[in-house]
Amino acid sequence: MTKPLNIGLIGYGFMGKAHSNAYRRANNFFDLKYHPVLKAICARDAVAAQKFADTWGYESIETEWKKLVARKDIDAVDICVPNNLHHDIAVAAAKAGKMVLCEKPLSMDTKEGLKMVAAVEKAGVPNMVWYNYRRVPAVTMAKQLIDEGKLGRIFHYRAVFLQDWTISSDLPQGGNALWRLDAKAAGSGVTGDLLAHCIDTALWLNGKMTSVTAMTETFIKERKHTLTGKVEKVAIDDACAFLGRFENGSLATFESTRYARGHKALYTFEINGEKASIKWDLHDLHRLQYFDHRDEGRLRGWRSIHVSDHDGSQPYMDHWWVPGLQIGYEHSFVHQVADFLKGLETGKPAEPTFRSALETQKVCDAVLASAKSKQWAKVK
Ligand code: SOE
Repeated sequence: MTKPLNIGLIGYGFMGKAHSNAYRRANNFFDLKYHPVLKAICARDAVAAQKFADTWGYESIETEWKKLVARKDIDAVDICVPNNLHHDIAVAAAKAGKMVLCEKPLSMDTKEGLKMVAAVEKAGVPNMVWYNYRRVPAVTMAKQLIDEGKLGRIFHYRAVFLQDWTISSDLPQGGNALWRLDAKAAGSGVTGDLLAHCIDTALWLNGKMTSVTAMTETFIKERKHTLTGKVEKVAIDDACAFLGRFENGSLATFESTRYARGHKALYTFEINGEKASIKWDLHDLHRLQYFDHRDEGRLRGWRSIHVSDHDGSQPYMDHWWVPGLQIGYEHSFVHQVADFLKGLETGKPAEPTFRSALETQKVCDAVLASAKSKQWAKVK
């Protein structure tokens, strides 16, 4: 018999769906001691909350997050609302003794993040931030190869996250998915929304960063605000590029924009080591490109590894279909739920915890500070 873990989800947007789907599927594919129970969904709009509950199988709804957090029948609170609400909900949930799962980025900034880390650690509750790309099998395999020393000394880390959905100046800011354009709700633009993913992966694969120098731009300076109906200043970064240094001596280049016409969600990274290099591309997420200089000269070249084997040597894949068949974006969330539940079972917390995710927040803060000062900034 598996033990129930009662989930209270707050927010029902894109991430609310991704997480709900993952809760429903994890136990079908992974052998786990705990199983999530979709106890309650919370959203201010009762009709929308009920519709979501009916679609995804939540047992009940709430329209105030404080009521959800206070409920005795909730074990874990999952935060899927705009960034400016993460702190208050996470701190209250931890105080109420709930486990806390928080959508990325952890917080609006490091200051808030520190308080969230303190709250979950004081309460001693399991906690995790949804940086899902770590759990794409090819990305997890990149981590294994690096940890095994296959790349040798690392010289370069290069990451890019490109989108094009905010180019129209008619697009308003604020409200539903468009809160991402409102600095009061999001904290920042592409830095916290997209580069945060790239930074999380980079810190995980290549260790800490020490300093950065960045530039940002806001191409559309004013947009109508959905909530006030007025044209207001846009205070988010539409694009951000930065250079950085890692503690291991390697150099970083990162770029993100929502103004790269033709790109919807192109997340790529490349790592160049002394012995080998790897490349990954979200649009071809099953493949890891690998070049090994130790290969026999006449056969040397980039290998395109389709990460789908079932012999246990390629992460996660032995839980799915049959060798050669693919999984997709949503499975990275299923893996994250499975790892979280496994962490409860073994006592070894699933990463990234709030404390680990705070490191990404520190880099984001340094990036934004550097863009403002036009100077190099240290990662604190
Ligand atoms: C923005 O468009 C967004 O949905 C991010 O918020 C997600 O974190 C990213 O994975 C895809 O793009």
